[in-house]
Amino acid sequence: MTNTRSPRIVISGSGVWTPPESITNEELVESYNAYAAKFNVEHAQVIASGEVEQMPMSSARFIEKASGIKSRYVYTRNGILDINRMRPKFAERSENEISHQAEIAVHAARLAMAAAGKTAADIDAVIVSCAYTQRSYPAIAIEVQNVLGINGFGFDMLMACSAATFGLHRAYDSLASGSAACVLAINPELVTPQVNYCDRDSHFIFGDVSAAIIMERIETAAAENTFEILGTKAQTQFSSNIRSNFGHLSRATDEDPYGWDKLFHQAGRKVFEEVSPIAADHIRDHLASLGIRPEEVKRFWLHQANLNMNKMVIKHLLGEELDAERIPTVLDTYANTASAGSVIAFHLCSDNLKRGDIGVICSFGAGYSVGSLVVRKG
Ligand code: CO8
Repeated sequence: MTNTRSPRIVISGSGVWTPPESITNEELVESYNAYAAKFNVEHAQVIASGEVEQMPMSSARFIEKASGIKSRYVYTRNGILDINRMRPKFAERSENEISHQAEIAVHAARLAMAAAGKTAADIDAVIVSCAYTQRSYPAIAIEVQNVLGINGFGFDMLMACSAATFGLHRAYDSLASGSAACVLAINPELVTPQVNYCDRDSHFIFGDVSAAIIMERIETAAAENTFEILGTKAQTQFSSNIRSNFGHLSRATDEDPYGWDKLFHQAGRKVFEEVSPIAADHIRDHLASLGIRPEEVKRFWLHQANLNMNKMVIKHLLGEELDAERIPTVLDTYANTASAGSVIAFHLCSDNLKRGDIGVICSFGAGYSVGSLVVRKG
């Protein structure tokens, strides 16, 4: 099982910036239920006549059982629990100040750079890859590049929940082709502004975070902990089952730019049932292409959308129950952080692997999309 792809490329550092504020299921449910009760009283007549549906109550017990989520970190609690607002309130910043998203990207970047023992002078490419960027241009990556003092190039890319792995694939390709010598790939996920806190089915799913990885050629890596990339694999298949129609066309189509369909919405059960086998087959095929059996893999850093979904992926793949050490979960405290989940799991749960151990980083979600990297501890 050797890497026939040349040159040899490694992940040499990772970092996770966790927002200082968090919201528990109980807090979120209390505010949603108060909002729903108020709505039902205020709309009692139209609800009674059948014109409007009564808002159902949410439950902290349901959320934990259905998703594995107990709490989530948020960029700010401000506004989210206010039943007269039901969305976060960020302070507006001028064009002369660092943008919110670039700031959290820089926090994670600095942690990853320190772990890899790199300074700005060592890095020549910055990829910001996530579910949303707070503006179209200039790219958040170029702002990050400027703040950190990095020469070379930077670009943004969007790929929903698979943004981290797809971003790492682009990092790998840049290193393999020689267009970069050391890449900083960041997933600054500011997703709470896109959560519909008035929707019982999805108000609990997401949290904010920022994660970063340094990737470089093996010759330049000086970090103690490195993971060689043995292979990358990506797959997409169109589906509208996870969707947000937020975009610049709203102004021209005269739609409400903040309507429910402009926020995150999904057919969660369908996603669960359709994506789990796709992800399991994807991982099996990727490993097979490298001559590795799933049983040989010491760690699976899976996308963190739903604990039951990860159990299903592992059941399809290994025919086994989920082993908490081998398949780490960070959902309980971080919730779904869009693309960053598998990188958080990798960052927090890779230290105790031994030299030569094989691991798989895999994300899956909207698109549909699945991305994976098979790595070997150096
Ligand atoms: N409290 C109480 N009951 C509830 C609640 C609630 N909060 N929510 C739903 N219910 C009810 C339902 O209405 C349903 O009632 P009934 O049986 O009467 O119809 C019952 O509970 C069961 O509902 P479900 O069958 O929908 O419950 P599930 O067990 O399927 O759990 C989940 C729902 C948790 C949503 C689950 O389906 C899931 O996680 N699916 C996978 C989804 C997934 O992975 N999505 C990926 C999305 S992330 C992504 O790709 C990135 C997008 C970009 C980021 C966006 C950031 C904003």
